[in-house]
Amino acid sequence: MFKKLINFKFKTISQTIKFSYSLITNMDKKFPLNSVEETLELLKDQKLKFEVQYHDPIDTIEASKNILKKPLDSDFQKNIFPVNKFIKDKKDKDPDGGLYLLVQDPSQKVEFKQIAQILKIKDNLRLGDKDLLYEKLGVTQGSVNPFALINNLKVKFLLDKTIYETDTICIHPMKNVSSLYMKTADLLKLLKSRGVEPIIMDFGPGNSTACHKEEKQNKKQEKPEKHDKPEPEKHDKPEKHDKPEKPEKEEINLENNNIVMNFSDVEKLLVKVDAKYEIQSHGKVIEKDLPNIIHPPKASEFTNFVLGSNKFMRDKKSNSFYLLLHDAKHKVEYKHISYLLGLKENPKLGDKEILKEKMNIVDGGVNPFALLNSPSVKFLLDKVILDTGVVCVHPMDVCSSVFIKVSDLLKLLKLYGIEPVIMDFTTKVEHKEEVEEKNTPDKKGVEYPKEDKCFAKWYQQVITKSEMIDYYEISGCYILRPWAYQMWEFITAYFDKKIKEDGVENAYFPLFVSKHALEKEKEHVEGFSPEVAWVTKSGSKDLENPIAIRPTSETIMYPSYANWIRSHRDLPLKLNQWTNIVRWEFKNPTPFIRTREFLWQEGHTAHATFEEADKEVHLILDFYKQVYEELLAVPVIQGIKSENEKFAGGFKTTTIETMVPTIGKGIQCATSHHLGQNFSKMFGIKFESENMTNEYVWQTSWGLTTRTIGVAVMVHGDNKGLVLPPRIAPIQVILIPIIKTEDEKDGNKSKILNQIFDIFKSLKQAGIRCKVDDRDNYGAGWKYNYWEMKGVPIRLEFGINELKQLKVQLCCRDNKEKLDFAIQGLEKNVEDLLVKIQARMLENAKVELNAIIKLANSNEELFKLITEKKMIKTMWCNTSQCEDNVKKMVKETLVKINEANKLEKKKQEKSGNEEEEEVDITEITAKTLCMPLEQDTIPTNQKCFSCNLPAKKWVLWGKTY
Ligand code: 87F
Repeated sequence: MFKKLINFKFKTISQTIKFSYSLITNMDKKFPLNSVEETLELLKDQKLKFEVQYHDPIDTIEASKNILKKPLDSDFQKNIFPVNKFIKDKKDKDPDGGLYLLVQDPSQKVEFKQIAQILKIKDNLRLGDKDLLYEKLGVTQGSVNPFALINNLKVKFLLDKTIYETDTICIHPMKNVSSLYMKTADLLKLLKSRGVEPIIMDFGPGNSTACHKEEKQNKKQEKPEKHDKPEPEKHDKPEKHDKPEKPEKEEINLENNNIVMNFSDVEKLLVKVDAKYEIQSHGKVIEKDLPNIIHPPKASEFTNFVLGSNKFMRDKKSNSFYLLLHDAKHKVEYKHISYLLGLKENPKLGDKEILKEKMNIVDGGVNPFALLNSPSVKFLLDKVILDTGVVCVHPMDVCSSVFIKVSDLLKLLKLYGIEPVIMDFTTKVEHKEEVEEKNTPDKKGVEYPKEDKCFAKWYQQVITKSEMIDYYEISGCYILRPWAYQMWEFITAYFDKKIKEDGVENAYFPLFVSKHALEKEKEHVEGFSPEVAWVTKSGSKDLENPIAIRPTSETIMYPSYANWIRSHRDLPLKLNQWTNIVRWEFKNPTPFIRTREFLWQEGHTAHATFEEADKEVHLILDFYKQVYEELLAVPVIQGIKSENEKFAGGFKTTTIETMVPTIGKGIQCATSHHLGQNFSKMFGIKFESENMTNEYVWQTSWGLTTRTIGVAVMVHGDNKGLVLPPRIAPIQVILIPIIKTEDEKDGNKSKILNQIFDIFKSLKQAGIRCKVDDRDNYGAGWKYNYWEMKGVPIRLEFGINELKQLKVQLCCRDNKEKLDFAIQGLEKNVEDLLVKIQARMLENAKVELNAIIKLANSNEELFKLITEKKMIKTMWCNTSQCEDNVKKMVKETLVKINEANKLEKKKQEKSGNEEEEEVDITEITAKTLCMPLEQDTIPTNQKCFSCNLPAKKWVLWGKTY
């Protein structure tokens, strides 16, 4: 009976043949534009400026981020790499009708329904398949690009307004083996010359409009702009909270909000990664019957396969979810999994509701493709499956099984950022005690040294193992555990006190900002707009007016300032708020340093005069320096940002900068802006002066974030973990009783403990933050390592010898120095030692920072010092043009060196030499950090170190975070 239900479908060789055939037909000049070269010729003909990079085929935006280098031409640096979609109206029977090419902002989710609404057509839009794509536009999948429109004027050009308004665009010119940067306006000019006109689509929250370019330009004049809102949906869909998190992927566009629902969705994705697979349909089967139901696969490459079994599990302790794909022939024990993963407890099967909610699958249908619906679920893969190379699993459908190459499956998952954890179940499980020992910090301390080449891993381990940070399922968001949060509390208390002394008052303004208010500051927000996060729904209903989550609060606070300030008597107005901020960063997140949500204070003051505002800006900058130097023991340099680097909304940006010596990267620690009257003019913040004239106020704004903590970790941490300056250490002294077996026998244990608790009390009374670690399930050695990893400044050891001599032994975390002190009068000695450690840490960090500041007198010297991880000081003309040129020079020289290195490496490979670690040159860029406030004199007639203009300022350069 089952046999009857089985049918086969092949997608292997036939696909390859079709593809090569299409390559051949491409050569017969059916289309005007067929290749990269022809496209570039066209641009050259029209004398349009562009920059091209060649690379291996890139299929996704994600991949492009890793492969593409920043363009050399500074004109192209603020660019966007759009998603290009070939769309077909499936109900349009005209072979040339209902065809569209959409060029879309990758950060926005656009549904076909929305496009149809905007175009005022029925929602029959689907992604056009690859054959139709080739037939109509002459390009293959992964290479959809706007130049292809020249090949078929019947395909309508839909252009996302965001792209239209972005200065520079990055495009695969007909093939995804190269990427081209050009001005968006130039692209449109070129297309127009070939008869292609865009329909501009406004997908912004709350807007669903389309217009042709000219209409749009006219519209720009109209004020206020009128938007055609989409009709609210009539049908009530079941409400779905917490949609599975999904990265945006170029051209992987599934129905149902990009959730992988069924095999048809899986198939689309498999085609996308060119996977080889074989599908067998059968009725609904329970897992144990599968071996009897599935047939040996037809294609020989699949005959040696592993029948997979899937488990969805949860580790309650860390609230982590796992999907294990293992060989169905072997019974896998939970203790084996917890052993291999180093979990404290065995994981449990995840429950059905969570399974459905997280991955959109029913019990019994767990399969690895469901991970695409929830990339935060960790993927565990049995090594046997990896070694065999082919696996058979359900493809989101319990009525069929798919045979697929493991490498193809992994390729697809990788596109979504999912990497497997390989589980070798042939490893023996050690006894529980041994496992526990293994996971204790002494055995599994920080495994990477604090060195440039593994700095990111070192940092990640330090902040997690010291219990500062835990990971969260939403990328770029982290949990601040008490150990880190307490540090933030010390910082906030310190700074809060300072600003209150200055007359600043705390207030709280709402988290949300309307589109209208946000756009009041359009000019300045524009560059930041991709980072603004929006709330677009309540429950399942679209909000009529979507609201943004504050990325900063100028537009939230200043309308009130305009209401509250009337006369010079209302000035100065100095408000501050302690809040969280959301900026949806797309660059690699780093806890504390670059996160999508962070904590900060933002101060906003209004003054009657320029000078008064300037004074405030510098006062706050001094407070910031004190936070870093006095609390965090991190030396900083105060300075002014260059024109290129300042906050565009203001008149002047002052900053404090430092450097992480291990990696030679400069880092901006906090900024204080003189806003001039820009915002007061925009928001109408006026006052009547003493002379009865109406004036605009002068404003400042300033912010300090949880980045402070990350900088301190990076500067002070060592191979053993955190090293905390005493003023921000949640525990300043950890008291560890040393109790040996004989102490227990001799009855000395209680004496030692009693005495150590007495010492604790006296230290506590003296205001020292301390704790006794009297846990009896860990030995003293283990505790030493644990508290070292957490960075506690002083360890106090107390055992029988100390008891006898009425003394204690102290060990300093920063320099490992050991000191003996009598119990009598200990508090004073500990207090002094803490002060000494604090000062010593700052002093050492200062010495290190000063040692890496080097002078350069030419581009060549600057370049050399950049590669040597230095902060570079030069005499400079202070022009944007020169800064751009220096940046360009650094990039170009690096590219050249990199090419030469590659050649050399190839030669060495031939001669059998060992491979060297490759340097990621895309990481390296130089920019100005600041022009220090403390300026040495510049000799008269001195030229800029880089160009021929007169030198005006000393400036610092460096690689940056
Ligand atoms: C991200 C999205 C939207 C930075 C953004 O530095 C807007 C912005 O205006 C934005 N990222 N900025 C500049 C913030 C300026 C200023 N605001 C008050 C500060 C300190 C605190």
